[in-house]
Amino acid sequence: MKKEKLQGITVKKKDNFSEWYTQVISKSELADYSIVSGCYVLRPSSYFIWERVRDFFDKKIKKSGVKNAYFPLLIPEQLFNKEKQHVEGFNPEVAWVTKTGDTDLKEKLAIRPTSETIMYYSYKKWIRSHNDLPLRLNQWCNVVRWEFKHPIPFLRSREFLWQEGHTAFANNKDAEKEVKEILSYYKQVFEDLYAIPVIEGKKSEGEKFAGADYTLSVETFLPSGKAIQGATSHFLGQNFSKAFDINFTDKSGDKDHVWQNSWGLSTRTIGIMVMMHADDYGLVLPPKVAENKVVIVPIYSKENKDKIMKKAIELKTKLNKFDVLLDDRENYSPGWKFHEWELKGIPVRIEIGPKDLAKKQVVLFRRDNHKKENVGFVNLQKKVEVVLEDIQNNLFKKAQDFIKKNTVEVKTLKDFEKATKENKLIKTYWCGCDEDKIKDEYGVKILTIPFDQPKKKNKCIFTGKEGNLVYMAKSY
Ligand code: 87F
Repeated sequence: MKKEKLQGITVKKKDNFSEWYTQVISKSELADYSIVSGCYVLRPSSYFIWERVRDFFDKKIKKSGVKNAYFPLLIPEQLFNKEKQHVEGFNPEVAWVTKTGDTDLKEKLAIRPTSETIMYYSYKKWIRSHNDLPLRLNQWCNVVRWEFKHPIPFLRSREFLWQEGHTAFANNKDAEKEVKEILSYYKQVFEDLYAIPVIEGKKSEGEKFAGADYTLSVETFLPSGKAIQGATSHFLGQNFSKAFDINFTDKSGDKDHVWQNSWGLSTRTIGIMVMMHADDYGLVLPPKVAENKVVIVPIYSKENKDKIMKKAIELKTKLNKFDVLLDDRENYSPGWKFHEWELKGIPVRIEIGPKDLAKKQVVLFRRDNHKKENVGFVNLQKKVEVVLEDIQNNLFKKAQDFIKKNTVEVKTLKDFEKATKENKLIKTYWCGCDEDKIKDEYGVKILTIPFDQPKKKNKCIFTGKEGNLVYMAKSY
């Protein structure tokens, strides 16, 4: 029997959030540090989550008509510099390949930080007439951005996995319809899979992607008191098509530049999920992204082992559709196993010992609220199904309540300042005035101008002019 105690989480989420987060992701074996600073290993349990998200989103976009493709990792310098405006500001983050062996390359090659330039080089060749449109491609790949701010696993890493969709249309109407449709899929990834409520809206001028006419995003607010952008969908207008001269002949024989969108969702989402749901005991997985939704832990002694194991195996078969784990390891105590699976966030644990067997029941433990109840063998399958659904809903509701409790609507500068100091999600009114000044003075930025606006405009708290409802907060 293992005698040493399982190394659980040693700090509380509310006491030291960043240390808590680091411990959760490493002790639950989601990710590990690598030898390269700012680059992490996605271990099987986080890679599984990514695969789940990928399958979900991939189905949605394919059904909508998008096709997957793959473009080169390396981008020649001349191509990279074609749309100056879009790389400006990002330049320090671009990593370059300059040598092979001991020989300098004639032209250095950027390791893609995003693929606009390499993809639009092909789009220019492929698009000739309105018959070639829409062109809607997506790629699942890795990107490298040499961040200098201190790295955070999943949230800010120098290499990450994502999907980037790049589409071209004959008119702005179709493009703008798609840019919203994709945003609604992102919302579904967060709300339906990760059980995380998000706010849909448009970015301010200062926060939008410089190459876009406008940027839409989904945003959420985390227990660290900071907000985070979950995913973005950009309406690029004709900015790139003009820079790359991607043009087509329309039905009446006239030439026009295409209308474009780009949109992306990354492994950052996994970090957001951990920060939102995990607790002082470790990871908490929403059932929809959990590889194993149930773990069975048998409790036996030498005398009754065979009987208990026989039943445990029978239960595993009965609950097969929940991808059940049966923890039959010999040299670990039941208590040790309980802690380990709690640390790893498995939504439901089923305990079965001699007393339970005699009563034809099991003990069912829920990871989300730590409640235990006895469930008879005959009802088990149905019960597990109901409980898993309830856990999924409960996590969403808990996150929703947390966000609600930490949101304040402010109408004066004094209340605004107070709310910034208290790390709140601030709902207020803003006319479009100096964003940099707001950031410098209060340390918060405009997260989004939500789609959901009140009927009547209100006074901007900074200028008194007419303004839109906006959300502001400190952010990642
Ligand atoms: C870093 C280095 C070079 C972000 C960068 O959001 C360029 C960039 O263009 C860069 N970091 N961006 C913006 C990416 C825009 C856009 N690309 C496609 C997305 C979604 C997917």
